[in-house]
Amino acid sequence: MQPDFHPVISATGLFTPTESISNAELVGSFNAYVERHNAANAAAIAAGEVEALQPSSVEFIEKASGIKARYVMSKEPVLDPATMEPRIAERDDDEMSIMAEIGIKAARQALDRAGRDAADVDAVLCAASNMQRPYPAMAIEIQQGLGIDGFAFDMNVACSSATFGIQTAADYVRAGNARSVLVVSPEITSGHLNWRDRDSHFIFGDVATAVLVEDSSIAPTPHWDILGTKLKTVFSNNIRNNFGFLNRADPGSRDTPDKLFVQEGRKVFKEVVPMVSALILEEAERLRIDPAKLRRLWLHQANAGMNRLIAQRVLGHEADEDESPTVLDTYGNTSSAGSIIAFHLNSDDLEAGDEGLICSFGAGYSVGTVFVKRHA
Ligand code: CO8
Repeated sequence: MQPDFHPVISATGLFTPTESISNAELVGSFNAYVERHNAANAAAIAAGEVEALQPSSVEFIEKASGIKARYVMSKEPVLDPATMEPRIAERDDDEMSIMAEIGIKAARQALDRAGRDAADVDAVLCAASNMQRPYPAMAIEIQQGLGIDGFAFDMNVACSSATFGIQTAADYVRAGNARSVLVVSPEITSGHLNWRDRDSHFIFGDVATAVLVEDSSIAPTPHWDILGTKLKTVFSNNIRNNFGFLNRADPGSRDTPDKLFVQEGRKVFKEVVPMVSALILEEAERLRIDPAKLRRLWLHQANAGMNRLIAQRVLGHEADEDESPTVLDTYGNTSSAGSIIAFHLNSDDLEAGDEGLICSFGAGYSVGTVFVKRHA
């Protein structure tokens, strides 16, 4: 008979870039770009042939999103009004690539916190919203960098990549195909954000997270029992990036903004909030968990208002920072890493028996829930 396996979260890890951009710095650079553009096109603007660009504002950004700053891998070129994109030097094929490098930093921290030797890990999933190349998989480079003997592959479900990765890892553990799986999410979102787009230039930041999912029989104490996971996707064009191998357009070109992140932010807000709340409540009912008693929600970090509404629908009252912590203010939206950062930074104080929810949502649309319980 097949033995019973119980997937748990043994530990998490976080890599934070050293450089951060404040809203004031970001808006200063954006508005310098706007002034230059409008001055250079003054005649065409006056003739009604070109539309004048509008300035950005610190107050709008903070009020609309809750974001005050974001970390980035390459600050200076992003803030240079003549560049406005990260410049990360290409590396030789025999050098470690940047996504693998930051993913390994987060993974090592998760392994250290679990007291786990990398050699005892069976699999690595690199789960992120963009890979810097199609192949060989980033995950295999991370696997090699850590010295793991097993298998690895990449997966992309945009902002939900990490929670989809956790369910995939948990399923490997349940099936007996692996006992220890690393889910690594290096998110260099600054490379696929259009820093010249007033509607979205403030949203994203760079980071890497790692989650070690293991069978309870080998997990350290304390750890987090995975009570249940649920995933859902519904196709939508409201968050989209058309960059791909079939087009070779310069992704930074102003003529091809669709080759970078684009969204209908209002529609996303309106459509995703009910979808996420409904999935959480249905799954809580299936697991016989009273959502009002969840000790903490570690929600995807896209927008403070969205999180307020979702938390209210789930808990039945307005959540405070202790019940639904925010990292948006300092990290911005870090795509799939957001809910994992919130969990990593705000979970050590929970007590044995406390139940909580890690939840992501975003492009696809995609939603992923991971209900967890603190185990002594
Ligand atoms: N400064 C000043 N004013 C501005 C600015 C600005 N920067 N931007 C817009 N405005 C103005 C607009 O012009 C508009 O003016 P008017 O009323 O005169 O037309 C007014 O402010 C209101 O604009 P919006 O309706 O756009 O503002 P909202 O209040 O809706 O806020 C948000 C915009 C913050 C984008 C909000 O809609 C939001 O957060 N929506 C949800 C977004 C979301 O969750 N997206 C998920 C994407 S993440 C994901 O899935 C991962 C994808 C992969 C990663 C990609 C990495 C790059």
